[in-house]
Amino acid sequence: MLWPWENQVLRLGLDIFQCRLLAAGMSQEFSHLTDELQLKEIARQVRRDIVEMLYHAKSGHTGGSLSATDILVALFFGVMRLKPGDPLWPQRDYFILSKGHAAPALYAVLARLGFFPREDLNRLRSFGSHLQGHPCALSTPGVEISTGSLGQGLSVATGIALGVRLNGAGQRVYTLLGDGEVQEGQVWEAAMAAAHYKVDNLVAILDRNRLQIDGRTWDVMSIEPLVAKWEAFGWHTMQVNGHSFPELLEAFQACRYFTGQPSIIIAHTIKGKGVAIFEDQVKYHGVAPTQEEYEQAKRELGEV
Ligand SMILES: Cc1ncc(C[n+]2csc(CCOP(=O)(O)OP(=O)(O)O)c2C)c(N)n1
Ligand SMILES: [Mg+2]
Repeated sequence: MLWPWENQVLRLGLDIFQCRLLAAGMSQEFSHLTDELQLKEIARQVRRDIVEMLYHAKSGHTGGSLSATDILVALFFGVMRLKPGDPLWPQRDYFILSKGHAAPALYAVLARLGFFPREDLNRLRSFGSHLQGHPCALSTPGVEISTGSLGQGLSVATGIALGVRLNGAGQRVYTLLGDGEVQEGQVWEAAMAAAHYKVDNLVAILDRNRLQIDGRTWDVMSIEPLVAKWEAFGWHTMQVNGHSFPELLEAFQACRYFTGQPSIIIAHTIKGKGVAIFEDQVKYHGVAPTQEEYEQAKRELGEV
């Protein structure tokens, strides 16, 4: 818990960060945040945005957006090379949200970085809005590939990583998969291809929240032993606490030193993380908060 004055200093630091983004015309590559307290505060704000968006949209995926929040914040604010004002900057790193139903988390992160105005978040899933239930590359700045049909992201990420490798600019490609998603056969075809072609600028992150749409992964279709499987497919494999910024940042850093192999970070998370009533509950996979749940979530997460 922070003292009020500590909170104010933290907020001021983040305000300065936002101002730097704006002053740079947002077309500059921004300097990364690695301070744990600052990243935690951004993640709190992102979770708050997610709850707000889903409550107003009256539909969407609560659990998987909240489990992935810290992973996305660590990646976008602490790791990736981006220019929010120039989303198609040729030397950028790429991110593909293979578990496309976690779109609200991606939208909240992109908006906070300045890819598009934060007001747009109020129109999640509205008619005519560019922020639909699953990410659309044709309409949303910062979304590289339209996703939502599970199982495809790793294949696309492998192709992009092979492509950008030819540029010689050291670009890296990141993709986030769900743990239920790896039951899709296409994931393993991509895993085999990426290892075969030694795609070492590719990093997959697996959101290991132990739940899928209709229950525990081990009840629906066991995916273990995960580490042994990915290693057998030729991947450099790490495991982290997916809610620990130091662990996430260290793992992303470590991936840079493993050459000749793609890397996967198995991030152990809690579905619905950040709001007690949503945590580790299969029920909140794909439902929006009710009025009562929304009020409870606001009390826990604090104000925006
Ligand atoms: C090919 C395909 N089949 C089914 C679905 C419907 N669906 C959406 S989310 C989901 C569960 C995914 O579980 P998991 O990958 O564990 O995601 P998370 O727990 O992170 O939300 C399913 C089956 C889909 N989007 N795509
Ligand atoms: Mg899951």
